[in-house]
Amino acid sequence: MANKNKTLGEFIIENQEEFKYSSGELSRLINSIRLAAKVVNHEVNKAGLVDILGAVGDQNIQGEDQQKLDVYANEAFIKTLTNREIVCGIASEEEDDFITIKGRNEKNDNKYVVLIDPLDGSSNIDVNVSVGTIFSIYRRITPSGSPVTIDDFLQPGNRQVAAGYIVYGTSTMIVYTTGHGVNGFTLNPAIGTYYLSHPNMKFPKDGHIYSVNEGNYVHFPQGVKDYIKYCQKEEGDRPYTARYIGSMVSDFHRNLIKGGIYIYPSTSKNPDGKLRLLYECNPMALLTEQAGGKASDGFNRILDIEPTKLHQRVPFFCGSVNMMEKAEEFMKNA
Ligand code: AHM
Ligand code: MG
Repeated sequence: MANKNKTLGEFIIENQEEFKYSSGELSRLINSIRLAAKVVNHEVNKAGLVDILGAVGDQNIQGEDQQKLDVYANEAFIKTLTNREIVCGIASEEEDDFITIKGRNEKNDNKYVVLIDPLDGSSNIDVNVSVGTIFSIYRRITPSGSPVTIDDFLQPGNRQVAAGYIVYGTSTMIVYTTGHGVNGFTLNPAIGTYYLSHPNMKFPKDGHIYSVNEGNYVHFPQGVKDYIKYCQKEEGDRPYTARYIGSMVSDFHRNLIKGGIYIYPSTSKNPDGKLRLLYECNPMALLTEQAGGKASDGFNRILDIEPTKLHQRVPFFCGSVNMMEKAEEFMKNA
């Protein structure tokens, strides 16, 4: 087995020439994310000890203030990416505005912008349920030598050069794509090394799992209501199984491995849905397509949406092709 015992570090080096811009910077960038993910993982794993080590707002044993984990994760990723001088700008779900990074000698000549949701599903932390980090990487479009502008961040998802997530679950994994398929790496916490555990991940074409917050059923559009009824009907290989963790990264990860569909639709209360186009939907949509699945807002491809603002929200449907096509058919005909 060629992949046996291959580490993420080895994989990055071996695949460097495949990257569209092979100056090594994108590899270094993925490396930084790998590092920050280890730091965050360490902290997330301690979350259950909060009553012993001190609650949020208390001081820890070193006399430092305890932080909320989402704030901690946000700072860990921003610090790591800033210090590496590869990135010219960062936008985070946790920050109102984007951050400009001038880089070496303040020359503004770094190439990449990173958009990140540092700790997605963070309400699950308190109950010891998996959470995740989602990241999205673009090449800047404004000329090198000047500070980044909003235009560098408001690029459609089809221009992403890489995207991925980290799931802090029973094991911690990084799953990412640079546009050449999707690969998953599992952290061996004993030695702090990620191993290639899931090479060339593919969504099964058919699936039997639907993931949607059915508590909001009355607020859903008719197409989603009809699709849910279809999933529940006893016919052929149905009814399907309902699974909803409330942590998109974990729900997505399970569906990617087992086959399924994830839906966070518009609701009568929130016509644009809940999830953020730039920090959540675009990176997950790129992963979905690279894994042979489909991602849309129920009608149109997510990756073709022209963003207009940093924290834009969008209804989100993604998963196994055949399930997606069925759901979209219900949306169209409703
Ligand atoms: P967050 O970025 O505030 O954590 O919200 C995103 C999360 C997703 O991970 C999850 O699928 C969804 O919100 C759950 O929302 P709800 O509780 O409304 O079903
Ligand atoms: Mg989020």
